[in-house]
Amino acid sequence: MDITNIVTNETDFILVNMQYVPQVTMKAGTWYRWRILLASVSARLVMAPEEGKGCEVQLLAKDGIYLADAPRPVSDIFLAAGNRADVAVRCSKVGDGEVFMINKEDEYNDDLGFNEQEHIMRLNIEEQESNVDSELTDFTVPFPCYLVDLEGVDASALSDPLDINFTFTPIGPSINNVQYNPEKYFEGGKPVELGTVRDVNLNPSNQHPYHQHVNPFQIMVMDEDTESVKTWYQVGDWQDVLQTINATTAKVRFQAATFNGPMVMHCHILFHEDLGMMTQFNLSGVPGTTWLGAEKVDPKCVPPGVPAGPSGCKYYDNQKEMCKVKGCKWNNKDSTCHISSSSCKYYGNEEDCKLANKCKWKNCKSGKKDKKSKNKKSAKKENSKKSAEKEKSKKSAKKEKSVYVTHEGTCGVCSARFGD
Ligand SMILES: [Cu+2]
Repeated sequence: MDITNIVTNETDFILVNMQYVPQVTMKAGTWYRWRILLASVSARLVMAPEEGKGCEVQLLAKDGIYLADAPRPVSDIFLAAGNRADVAVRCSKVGDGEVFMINKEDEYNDDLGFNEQEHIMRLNIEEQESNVDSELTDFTVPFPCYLVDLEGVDASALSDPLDINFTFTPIGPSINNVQYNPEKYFEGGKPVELGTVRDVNLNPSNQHPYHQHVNPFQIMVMDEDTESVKTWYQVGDWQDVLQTINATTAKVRFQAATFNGPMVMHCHILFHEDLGMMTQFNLSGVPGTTWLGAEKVDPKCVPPGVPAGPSGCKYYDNQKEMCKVKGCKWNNKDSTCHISSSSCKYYGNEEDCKLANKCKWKNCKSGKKDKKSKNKKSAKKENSKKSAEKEKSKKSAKKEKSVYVTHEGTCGVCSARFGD
């Protein structure tokens, strides 16, 4: 990112990595991954590349959680105070190659964003003779069991919903007309038992972004009316901060999992929260308890403490049924669970292959014995060359850029409050 020395008389503006309208140089036809945090204490941001300038944006993850079906082409990027997003951006060179990321708050007309600033950053698209990246391919990642899809949970399996109304009482901002008191729980301490699934009915108000700690939530209902908004906020998406745009109904769902004790939730506008628009759910039960339905929804979900991927098989020693469900190979003789030889090919180098439970290097190489690699030394050499090449191509295919958007204040302070 180039250093800029632009002087502005504006008092309400956005800095990107502590710079005002910085210039970012991008190679035409190359995908860049932007990891964005809106480190704002109150204002939201809607931004997009200028239309007709050859840029495309695809959403990968929100608030650190991948979409179930990624990537998703989007037109506008919506961020409430504290939201994070991972997006892939690719531009082709059109005209002089100058494209602004523009502030689109005006289109959503709510005076909740940075109203005076037109441009957020400038993209300088450089011509590139070759190496145009291909289209992104669809992917899905293994989800931990606390993030299985809750859309299909039967109503009878849901515990009492929690109703949240952000209110302004005569004494100040509050939730359900009660101001925050660190000594008190929500609704008199009514327990939210670990291992249950809960709906939270939100009184949709675009004035108050809903944020909860510990357990992220999944959008269940959000009746927005604009195509760009509906594309960004879809039923089933996971987030931990949610600000509606025009919705009149909104509902989110979460698993009360693993951690007991007070679970704070509040309006993510700092000035509202600090004046009392905050409360805490009473998560009760034995620590470590998770929802038993998770593995029925997704038998391949990853339980707490288990590494994702084939190497997790050894976790299921002495658990014959689970071993099979997870696609691993069961050994009757000693009741151990191993990676199946077909999964061994997941490991591209000899060292990782050997670390996996009972994988043989020949199986890691797609199960085919490589006659040329009889000599161990040469096999190793060849392999390290291969993985270096793989790494190199990976790096050139996706160049990472980190973008942190700050608002009034220093990034250090804002980052330190990330997730609060
Ligand atoms: Cu608020």
